[in-house]
Amino acid sequence: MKMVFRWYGTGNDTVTLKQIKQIPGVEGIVWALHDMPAGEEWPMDKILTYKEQADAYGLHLEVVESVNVHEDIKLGLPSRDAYIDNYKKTIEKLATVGVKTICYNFMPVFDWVRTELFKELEDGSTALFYEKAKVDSMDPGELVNRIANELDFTMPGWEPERLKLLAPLFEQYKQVSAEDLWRNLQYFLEQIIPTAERHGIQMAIHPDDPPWPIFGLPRIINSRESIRRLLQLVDSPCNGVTLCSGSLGANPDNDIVAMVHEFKGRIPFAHIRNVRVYDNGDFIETSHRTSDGTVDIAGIVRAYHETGFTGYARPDHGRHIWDEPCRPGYGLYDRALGIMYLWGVWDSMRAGEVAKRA
Ligand code: CS2
Ligand code: MN
Repeated sequence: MKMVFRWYGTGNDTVTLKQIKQIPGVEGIVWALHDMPAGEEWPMDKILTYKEQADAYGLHLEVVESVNVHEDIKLGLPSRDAYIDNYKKTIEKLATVGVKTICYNFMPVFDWVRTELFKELEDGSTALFYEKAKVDSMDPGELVNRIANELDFTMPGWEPERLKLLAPLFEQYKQVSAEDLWRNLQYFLEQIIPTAERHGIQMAIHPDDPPWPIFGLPRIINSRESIRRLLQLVDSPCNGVTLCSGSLGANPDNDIVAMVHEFKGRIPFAHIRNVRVYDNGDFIETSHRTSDGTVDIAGIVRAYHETGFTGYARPDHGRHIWDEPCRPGYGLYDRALGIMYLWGVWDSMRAGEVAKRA
């Protein structure tokens, strides 16, 4: 398990590379050019800026999250080919600075969706919260405005230029069924996976968050069966999954331990975080500790150890604790605590093996 940490870049993150370097066992950053609109080819000079900065702290750049997929690709419009060409060129460029894994998602219109960014937990910390009844009854435009008002930063997937186009986009998606979305994903993968193979890059799709359709939009990567189907669309080790325990875990029917075993070799990137799921379908993000949420984080880490996982892992989101001013979900403190929990479980497995051999 190679531990990495998401970093949004200078001036766009409250956490510094110096701080990241001091978290035990973190060897690289998870990065992206967050100001690049989806569909555009990433410029080499900007890529190299990240390389210089990471090099200065001895951190690697092997994981990119995300290279966003243009909506025309998801919609299957004729204009998609030009955007797919740009995507391939970006893959080629990223390979030159040592990138090994690219995380992306195929969610129509929205990336992750929550109804509150700073919901208070019993201990006074705050975390991202999803109130099911609200999403089920709310107009998407209203939700977006509310969330945008709570934010000091631009969140990936919520970029202003994307949100301006909300109404026409919804109109276009009326014609797109879940099966259409699968076909459009297959078309995309058939185009880009050969490029990824040539450049030694593993593509890793992020599951839908939350793992069910919202606002009448189709969402297809949300369960064990759907990941199985995804991996067969193009049967290559370079067509993989970012197994996000928090996204999938919002549906308690998802057995993530079983997925770690079944999808062994096709998980280049693990997102490890916990959520507490309520009976009414609401969920809140919690600390990484198994007993704090609904997801068996210790069991998941054990499964990674048992399957000889050598991919990248990051703590994904954390709570906001100790009055840290930070991006929602992306503070230093709780994610660093999460990493130490993950290492604790991981190292105890190693110790167990040594004891067995003796
Ligand atoms: C995050 C996502 O919600 C999550 O679990 O990890 O925002 C993720 O960064 C994107 O969906 C990746 O494209
Ligand atoms: Mn995730």
